[in-house]
Amino acid sequence: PGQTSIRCKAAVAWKAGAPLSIEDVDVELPKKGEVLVRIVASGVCHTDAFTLSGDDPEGVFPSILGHEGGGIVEMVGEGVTSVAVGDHVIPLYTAECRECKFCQSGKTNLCQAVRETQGKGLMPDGTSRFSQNGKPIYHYMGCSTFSEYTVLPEISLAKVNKTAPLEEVCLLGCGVTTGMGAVLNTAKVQPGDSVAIFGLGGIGLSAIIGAKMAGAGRIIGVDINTSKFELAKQLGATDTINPKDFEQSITDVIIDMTDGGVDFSFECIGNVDVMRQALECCHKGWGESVIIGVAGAGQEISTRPFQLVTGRVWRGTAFGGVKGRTELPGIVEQYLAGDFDLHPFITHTMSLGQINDAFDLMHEGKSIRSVVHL
Ligand code: NAD
Ligand code: AHE
Ligand code: ZN
Repeated sequence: PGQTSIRCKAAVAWKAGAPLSIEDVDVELPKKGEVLVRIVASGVCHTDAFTLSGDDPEGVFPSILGHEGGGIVEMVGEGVTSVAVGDHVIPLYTAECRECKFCQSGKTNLCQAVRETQGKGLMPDGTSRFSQNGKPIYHYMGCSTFSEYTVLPEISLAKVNKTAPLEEVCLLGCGVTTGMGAVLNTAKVQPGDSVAIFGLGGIGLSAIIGAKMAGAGRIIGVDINTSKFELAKQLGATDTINPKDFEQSITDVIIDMTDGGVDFSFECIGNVDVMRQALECCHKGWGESVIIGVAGAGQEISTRPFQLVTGRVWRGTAFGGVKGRTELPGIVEQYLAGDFDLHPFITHTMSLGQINDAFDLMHEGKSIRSVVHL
């Protein structure tokens, strides 16, 4: 009674480019419409590394990164009705209020209810729940899952089946849902379609799963790290190619392999030059390229407008087009039913104290996903 905050361990990003530091932080108890969540596990996504690098225009420091988590509701603030203490939840960096123009449009999953404050590292009331010695520490992507406890708006939580292991389904908080959703929701790949997937990390491999589920014919995986090829094939890639093995451009290689280009391509790297290649290897007249990768501040894409005039389509996707509160519980059920596997993605597990190893493994190309157990 009278308590206004709790103290816990969190990995703090003090500044761009520096390793995370494990700290005792104070977490204010949830206010109206907010929820305190005990994070059980969190995957480490390339976007966490991207923001830590300093390339993210929205990156603010000091902050608590992490956006691919699973946890248990510890306490609810005033007026919270959709989750209760003890519920298992997946934090959503794409909220779902069901009331804003975006939610009501039926055309997008990009709810904007809390997006502005979220992008500034703050809760919807414009303040942070994290601090140390009275000095605020910023939230990240509305999630901050690299903390034993975090606070989120109620509309940023998907309540999921309690029997699902949180140290596995945390990956549905970003990577796996994004890749699968990009193929199934955004592109809507049809049986027999040919697909090229650039970048075979957590996102690209999930896109392969999506392509396989959609019944795609040819599934061409592209990466410069050939150690990714074995799992790509296991998950359903029919071809795996390394651009470094060819004198021709990879665009021409894929066009030759597919009698004029693929029906769909997916950029899962964040490299603007590869984004161009991914567009230009699409079939004239109808090929569609979906950008998933996140590129750094100041970077821009380019192509000849003729590429679009002649029927290729360029589009992008966030969180695989998935509306988190409505659709993520069902995706967890699909996982429990055995429709897809998450185990191959979890190449490493570690404690919060070892979290910097997860970033090293990612940069060395040795991991698909590291899952941090909190
Ligand atoms: P990752 O580091 O696990 O995988 C990236 C892969 O790309 C690696 O296998 C790497 O070898 C490969 N690669 C790098 N340069 C390449 C090149 N020139 N040609 C071919 N392959 C190359 O990263 P990830 O976690 O899978 O994330 C991939 C991208 O997706 C990142 O940019 C991330 O920020 C972004 N992302 C976007 C969303 C979204 O909602 N749009 C969600 C999650 C991640
Ligand atoms: N903050 C960056 C953009 C980062 C970005 O594109 N994020 C993706 C999710 S990446 C998950 O790993 C996303 O959902 N974007 C939509 C949104 O609303 O942020 C920048 O360039 O400012
Ligand atoms: Zn992510």
